[in-house]
Amino acid sequence: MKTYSTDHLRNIALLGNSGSGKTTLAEAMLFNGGVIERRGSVEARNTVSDYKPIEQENRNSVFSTVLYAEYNDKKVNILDTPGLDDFSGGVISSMYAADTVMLVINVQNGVEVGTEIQFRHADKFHKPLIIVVNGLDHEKANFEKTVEMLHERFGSDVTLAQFPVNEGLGFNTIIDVVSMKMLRYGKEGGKAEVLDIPAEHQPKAEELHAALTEKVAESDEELMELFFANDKLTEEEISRGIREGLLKRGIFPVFCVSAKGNVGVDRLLQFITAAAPSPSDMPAVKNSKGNEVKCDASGAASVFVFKTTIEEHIGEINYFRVMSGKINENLDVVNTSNGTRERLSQIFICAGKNRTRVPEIHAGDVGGFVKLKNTKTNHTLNTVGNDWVYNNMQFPAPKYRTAIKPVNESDEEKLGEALSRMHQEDPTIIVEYSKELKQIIIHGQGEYHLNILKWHLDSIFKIETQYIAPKIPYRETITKTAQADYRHKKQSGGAGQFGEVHMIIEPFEEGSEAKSMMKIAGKEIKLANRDKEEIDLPWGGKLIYMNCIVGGSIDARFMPAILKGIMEKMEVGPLTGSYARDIRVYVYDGKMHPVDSNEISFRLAGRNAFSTAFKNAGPKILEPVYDVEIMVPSDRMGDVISDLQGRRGMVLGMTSDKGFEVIKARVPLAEMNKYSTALSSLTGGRAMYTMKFAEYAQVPGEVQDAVIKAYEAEEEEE
Ligand SMILES: Nc1nc2c(ncn2[C@@H]2O[C@H](COP(=O)(O)OP(=O)(O)O)[C@@H](O)[C@H]2O)c(=O)[nH]1
Ligand SMILES: [Mg+2]
Repeated sequence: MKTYSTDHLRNIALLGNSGSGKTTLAEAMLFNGGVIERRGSVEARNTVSDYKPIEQENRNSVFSTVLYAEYNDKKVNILDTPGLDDFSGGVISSMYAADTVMLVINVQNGVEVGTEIQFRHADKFHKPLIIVVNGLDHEKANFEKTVEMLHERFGSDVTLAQFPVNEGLGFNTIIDVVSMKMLRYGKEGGKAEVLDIPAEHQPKAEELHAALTEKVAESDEELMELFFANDKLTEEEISRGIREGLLKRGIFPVFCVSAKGNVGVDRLLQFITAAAPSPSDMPAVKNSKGNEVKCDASGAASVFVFKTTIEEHIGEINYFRVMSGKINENLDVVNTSNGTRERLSQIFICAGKNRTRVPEIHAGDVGGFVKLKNTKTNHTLNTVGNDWVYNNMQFPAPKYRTAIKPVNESDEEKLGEALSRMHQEDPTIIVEYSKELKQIIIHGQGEYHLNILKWHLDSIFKIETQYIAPKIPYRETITKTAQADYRHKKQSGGAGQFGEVHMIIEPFEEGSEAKSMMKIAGKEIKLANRDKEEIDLPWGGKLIYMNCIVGGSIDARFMPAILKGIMEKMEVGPLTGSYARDIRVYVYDGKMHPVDSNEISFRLAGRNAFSTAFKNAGPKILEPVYDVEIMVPSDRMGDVISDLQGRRGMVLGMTSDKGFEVIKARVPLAEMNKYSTALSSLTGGRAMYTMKFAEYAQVPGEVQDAVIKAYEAEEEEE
């Protein structure tokens, strides 16, 4: 294996809807790129990319895989990603390793919801984008329709570089309007026979060539001048222009392939190696100190780990991109993310589980480390003296939750370890040990995502587990003012205890002023607000503690003890034992005893006074409500909206966008259980959604009754 210099590298991420043929295309690229001698298939469960047991079992990608091909004296690193939105973690991490996105389209279906989502990922990361229309050998292939949809969805920057001559069964011929040649493939695909364009296709080819040339000229002033002077551009100039256009995201060139038939793939590789940007063409990355790190082999050695996997017999493999400089075996580096030292004892380049050891690799290249001690995903490795890091990768917020427990209690520790390993491999699996709910809550991207997690726990870690309904983190608050006194007194034998507290509580709203007088049961109570403590509660919301004591009826030194007592009750609301929030407490009077008063007495008096007042203040249950955004094909919008209404959802807005609707709604978390599954069955898997915590809101009366009943039943059981 030779060492490739930065400008001889291309880093490509394959994105696209599930089933568009990414894994099959990667396999063909590896074959044409000399890495494998035989092409495997998804059906035969023997592709290089889908090598993990679950991927072979399901015949579908679950993790992103690092692969490469060698072509035209260049190394093309390929990141094959899973298409299902449940596994978008692999897509996101690939964005940190790749320079260019290849968006794969299944020509039977054109632009699918998944295509749209993947396009958005590329857009968000501002990645150059090449569109690959795949499956042209399929009897239901419809290139025209696909191109129409591409223009409609992604605009006029979508520009044909090719068109198929004979789409459908037997597809083997493409006209390439970059080189203005016809490419014909033999039975096994592979290398094309390059022919002149026949007269019947000449007009269309010329028209598309002109459109491409014009688009390319737009991206570069010099090319524009050449174009005006000569009325045409050479193939080399067009390639250069496409590279400029890709970098500015001013052109999305479209290519034609049959990944399965290995038709068009050699030309695609040729195009990538000739026209796609190399890492040195890409903009510099900003590090934590705000300095730009240019992808340049002459810079200081620096590496970012974008993915960690755990492989049988080997253990942890850390996949990285060399951000600058060169790294070689036995280089001593510092993990600047945690301050430990590491020695890079072995460096590999990887094609799935096939690894080739290399002595050195350069800026822009992608590889894998084994046997590092303290390094994992998101970490930066630098040469000594460079103490900055790269920003952490930003993964999508979770949108599906469940509680988990081991069938055998003795497996608890083992389960904890397994979950933390799975989180390592897939950072979109988030494990929360909720003290409040007394459950282990797993957050993920969808039901399927968490089913796959369970499969790993069962089959790989051999831990029997059970998913159970996750509890809802309710909150309690009050809706009106209430007053209570409490005297704590104990005088039987030994030292006595005495403390008396008078308080008023009222609902707290952000920005509201404390009162200086209140009328309780016809009696006016003056509130001399001497001191105020505003407490940000660890579970959200606030407690405002007002010291309104006059005339020394309670010593200042007892005030913290009273607050302590109140806080104890804030942790177990009277209705369901949930955390309480958003209450203002005025302690305005009380009594002390010269000998018997102490902290514990006032803590108990405070606690009991607060408890009584809380019960009389119209306590209400609050529930977490989420902002939900759903993208759905227009013809299913009605169903999705009425389903949302059935979930106590409030639709806040709808915007329609060329065949799709984006619905914004607020929905209680309690009603979002298994939403991804419900939405999928409502829309035939054609919708996507995100959710984000919005606020705590009061639950309706009948829901409150049901929640309280359920809580009481549970208490009895215990
Ligand atoms: N007819 C046809 N089928 C294809 C082609 N490419 C992939 N497939 C099939 O489409 C299915 C999904 O392919 P896969 O590579 O797993 O898609 P991915 O989910 O995008 O990785 C498999 O059954 C493939 O054999 C193609 O060019 N033509
Ligand atoms: Mg795949």
